[in-house]
Order: sequence, then structure tokens, then C-alpha cells
Amino acid sequence: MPVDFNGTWNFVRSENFESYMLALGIDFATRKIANLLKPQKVIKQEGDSFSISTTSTFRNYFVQFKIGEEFDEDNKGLDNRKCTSVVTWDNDKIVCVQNGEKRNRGWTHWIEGDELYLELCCEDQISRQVFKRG
Ligand code: 1AG
Repeated sequence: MPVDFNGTWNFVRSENFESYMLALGIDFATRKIANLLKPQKVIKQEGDSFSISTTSTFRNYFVQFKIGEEFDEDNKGLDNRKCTSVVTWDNDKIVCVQNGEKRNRGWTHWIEGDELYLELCCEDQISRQVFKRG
């Protein structure tokens, strides 16, 4: 059975998010607010087609992609830098490479039990977020 990311996922905890935002050049005030958020993710998956909507009381972010197909990402409301992104399978993980101005930028999602993990990378920083099925 292939992994099924479909569902509503509620924020539980994060690690090193401040350093990840610093690596992206996010300003002080925005970081202070962003650090307090408990975002919710709604993931829709149909085969290799995904949409991921991340919502919070401050900003929302929506991305959709098909595994293996490059797409233009604008990171609107985040750092607003444009990337050429592509998501691939690594066993049961989905791995996004975000090619652009920032070195080593991307993220990985995977599921462990009823938890969704998100690892965010930028330059030398890795932040991890954990969500629980709603
Ligand atoms: C995301 O990407 C994007 C949403 O999950 C949050 C993750 C990282 C935030 C990125 C940069 C920080 C920039 C600005 C901080 C301001 C607001 C934070 C808003 C958080 C809620 C939207 C992975 C996703 C796949 O595409 O799950």
C-alpha cells in the first residue's frame, strides 16, 4: 500500500524554526509572530498529484504539484523568493528541492503513525515540524 498523505493535520511542535527563518532573511517582527503560530495543513493526494494548503491566523500558503514535474513556486507570504521546485518520492517520503537564490533549500514530508513530519532546509539550517491527524 502506498503512503496516503490525505487529511487535515494540526500543528503539534516545531524545532529550529527561528534559525530556518533567519537563513531565509525573515525580519525580526515577522519571526516573532511566525514562531507563535500553530498552522494547519490540509493535504489532498490523488496518485502522484498533491495539493498542500497551510493556514494560520497570520499567513496562508498553498502549493500544488505532480511528482517529478518541475513547477514555479513564488513562496508568496513567506520569503517571496521565486524558486523552480520539484518533488520526488524517496521511498515513503516526498522530497521537494527548491532551486533558487538560496542554497540547499527544500523540504521533506513523511508520516509516522498518526503524525505528519515536515523537515524544512535552507543553507545550513534544518527545522522540523510535527502535525497530528485532525
Ligand atoms: C510550508 O512549506 C510553508 C509554510 O509549510 C510554513 C513553512 C515555512 C515558513 C517559511 C518561511 C518563513 C517565512 C515567513 C514566516 C511567515 C509566516 C509563517 C507562515 C506559516 C503558515 C503559512 C512546505 C509546504 C509543504 O509547501 O507542506
